[in-house]
Amino acid sequence: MTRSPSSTSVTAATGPAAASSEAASPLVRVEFPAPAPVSAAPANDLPGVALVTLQRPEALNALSFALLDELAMALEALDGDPACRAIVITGSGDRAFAAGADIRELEPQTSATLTESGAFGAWDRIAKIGLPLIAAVRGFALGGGCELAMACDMIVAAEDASFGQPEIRLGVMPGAGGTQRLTRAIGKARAMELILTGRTMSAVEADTHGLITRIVPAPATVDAALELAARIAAMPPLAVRAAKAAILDAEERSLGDGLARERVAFFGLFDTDDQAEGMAAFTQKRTPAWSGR
Ligand code: CO8
Repeated sequence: MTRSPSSTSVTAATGPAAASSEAASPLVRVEFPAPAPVSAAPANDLPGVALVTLQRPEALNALSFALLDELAMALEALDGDPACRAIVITGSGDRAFAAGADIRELEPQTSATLTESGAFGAWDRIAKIGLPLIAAVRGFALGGGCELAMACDMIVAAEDASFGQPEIRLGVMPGAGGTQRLTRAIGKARAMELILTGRTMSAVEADTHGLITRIVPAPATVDAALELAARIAAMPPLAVRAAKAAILDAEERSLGDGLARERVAFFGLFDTDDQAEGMAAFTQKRTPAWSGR
């Protein structure tokens, strides 16, 4: 049930035409359209779904600055491609989604070099992606790896996945959203314990506390995430983007402000062809055909 290593490789390039070119860099692989799940007919690539793979298996997919920059660039390119409707991010190999930021690269840094380099800008770019992002997590999602999974909109986790923010054991603390997103996801008391001790939690514990969308058998992780992405890709794209933005707003705003903005977004969708089509299809008892307008 492992995916073929010979699958088409592109970097920060999108569209079926681009999918035939070889990767200019090995750190991030983009497959768009994503290959069909192993259980499906091999010819049936998933329309509208992209699979993005972090490619540093020898370092458990540690997030070097160059990898993060490539990842942000690849996601932005997919986000700007009207043919792309949902993105799955995973790690290469079966040991890790990502075991954190690259500690060897972080070791010589100072407060000044981190500030001046602007290297953390990639995290802000990833947070601005409008398409739904699904993390398919096998093995370790630690430190920046856990933060990257949490920066995605949904997490499909293998039974052998583990999540944690072990930065405290390196003399630092989470720096790419861990204190904020983990606290919002699992609550203050649990986030405190995990972040202040550096303990990792199992997929079952992460599921119990609401960090992840679902647990699946390890070999089926990417396929389960792709199938979820394909179901979202079949939905009206303007409504999907508007709903994602409104849900993320719930973490940014007061309830009153969020409700007001939700109403504006909801009303706005009534000026789209997809709303007319979706409601006409319901009353005419047929399947809607989304135009994305
Ligand atoms: N950085 C660099 N290399 C790594 C990392 C990492 N985070 N994790 C693993 N590796 C490398 C190892 O050095 C090793 O390489 P080599 O074979 O050349 O020695 C290889 O991957 C395999 O790792 P191990 O031999 O250690 O494998 P084990 O199965 O024994 O252990 C662990 C697996 C438990 C995951 C272990 O590798 C580990 O503890 N890794 C570090 C986890 C960690 O502390 N992560 C947090 C890093 S700090 C961070 O993420 C801060 C985020 C801030 C924002 C992001 C800014 C970019």
